[in-house]
Amino acid sequence: MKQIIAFLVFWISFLSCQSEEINIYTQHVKEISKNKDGWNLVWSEEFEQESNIPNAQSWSLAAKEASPWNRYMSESYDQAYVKDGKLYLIAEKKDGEYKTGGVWTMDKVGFKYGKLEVCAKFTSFQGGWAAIWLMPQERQYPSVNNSYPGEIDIMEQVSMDKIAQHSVHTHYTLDLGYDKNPPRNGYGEYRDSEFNIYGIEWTAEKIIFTVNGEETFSYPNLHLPNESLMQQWPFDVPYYLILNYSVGGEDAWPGPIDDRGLPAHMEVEYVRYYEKENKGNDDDEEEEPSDNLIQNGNFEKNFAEDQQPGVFSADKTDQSGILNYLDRWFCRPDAPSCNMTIDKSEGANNSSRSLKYEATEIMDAEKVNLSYALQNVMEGRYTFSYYVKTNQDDTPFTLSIVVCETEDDIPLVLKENQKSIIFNPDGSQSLSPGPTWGLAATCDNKAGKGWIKYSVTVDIPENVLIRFVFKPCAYVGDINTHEIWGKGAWGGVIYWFDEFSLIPVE
Ligand SMILES: [Ca+2]
Ligand SMILES: [Ca+2]
Repeated sequence: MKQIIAFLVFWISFLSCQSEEINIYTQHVKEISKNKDGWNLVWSEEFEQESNIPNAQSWSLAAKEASPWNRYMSESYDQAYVKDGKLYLIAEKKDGEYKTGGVWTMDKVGFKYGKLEVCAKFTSFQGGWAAIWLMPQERQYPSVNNSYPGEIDIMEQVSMDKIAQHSVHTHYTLDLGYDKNPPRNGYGEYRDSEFNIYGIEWTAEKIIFTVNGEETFSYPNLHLPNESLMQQWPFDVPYYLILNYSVGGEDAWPGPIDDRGLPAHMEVEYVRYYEKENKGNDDDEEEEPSDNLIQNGNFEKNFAEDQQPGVFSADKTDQSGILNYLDRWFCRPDAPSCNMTIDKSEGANNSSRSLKYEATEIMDAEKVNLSYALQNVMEGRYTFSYYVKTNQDDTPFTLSIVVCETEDDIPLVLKENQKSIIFNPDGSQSLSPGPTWGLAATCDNKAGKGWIKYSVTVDIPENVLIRFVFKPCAYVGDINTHEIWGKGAWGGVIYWFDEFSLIPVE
């Protein structure tokens, strides 16, 4: 017992002076203390260093440009330096000119998902603008009419508003103006003139904003069926971190600058980045969830001979022949030299295999069908998701989720006029009328040369068979009927798909 008490005393004395101790044991204590319930620290910047210049492996000076936040960037370490284990970002006026400090991890350190926390404190005054925020290293969606690439503002404090503002900015919120439902911003209280921890917990489903560990705002992935057009969730790519203390002006958010508040500054004690503890161990499970109704959806295993993807003529797959091609990726010879195979040198998320469709030329895109049919899908809400890329830029494609409600529908399932799930302008879902229409698209998307993940949440009605149909190079030509069109000929087309999953939503 005594030994244990002695040990505890020894331990406490270690903790109490850990900032001065530099030896392997205190280092170890510090590392352990930084792991949090369910989160492993994978990267951190403590600013514990001799040099006044932020570590160049992670940081550069933010560039001066014409935007309100960066027009006075000094691009000098005079306004962005390390001292006493902290980063200092200064806003001041020298020789009649504003000079503001900012650093970023652009092209050096990227963050995607996980928990990011920044411990900081700042002064505030009329016209001041402290910010901790993220921008994408590369955009998730190709630029459409200069669409906004995405932005996550972990914390912004402006002027005398003593609140930590949280925002997301996207094509959806900024260019299209959908910023109320869900709201694009929120805020949290912080302790004035003290260090506070500003953070996010970021997954493929939502971004939760926190102040001192308490949730203050969150923004969800809506899984819109026309996501490539709306670009509501450009948050599946790495983002870099920006730390800056800027000033406003008449035309900027913080308003006029009261020079009596200068010099102003933000101090950053640390930046810490965590990933979920079980990440890595459970990677296989994540890629191939046990409740995924798509078999071998990541293509990493070999298919049995009679399940191999391929091109099959209509007389085999049509009518009730479809029942011999269940749980199998196939297409018909609807384009010259078309092929559907497993590519063993290419896969999403650094995997090694994917499904590849290629054709020398697609003339009638609306007639080409890449199909996967399955039975025994219980009525209920599901998320269908997949990765896609092509050998061309900005290539449209459609997805239809065809539903056979009765046995009588099955022989007609490969016809071009079957019922499919469609989304109405208000976001509600219905079944297309079927035979009076052509095949209607459930989703209208775009692919490019990098992998993009799409997912859609649908309520699958009672059915005897479900069929997923992709049409490469096709798009929705009529937004009222969701009718699928193809425009002209596409030469040398290759599409890759990976990580299909159809999973019940709990
Ligand atoms: Ca520090
Ligand atoms: Ca794969």
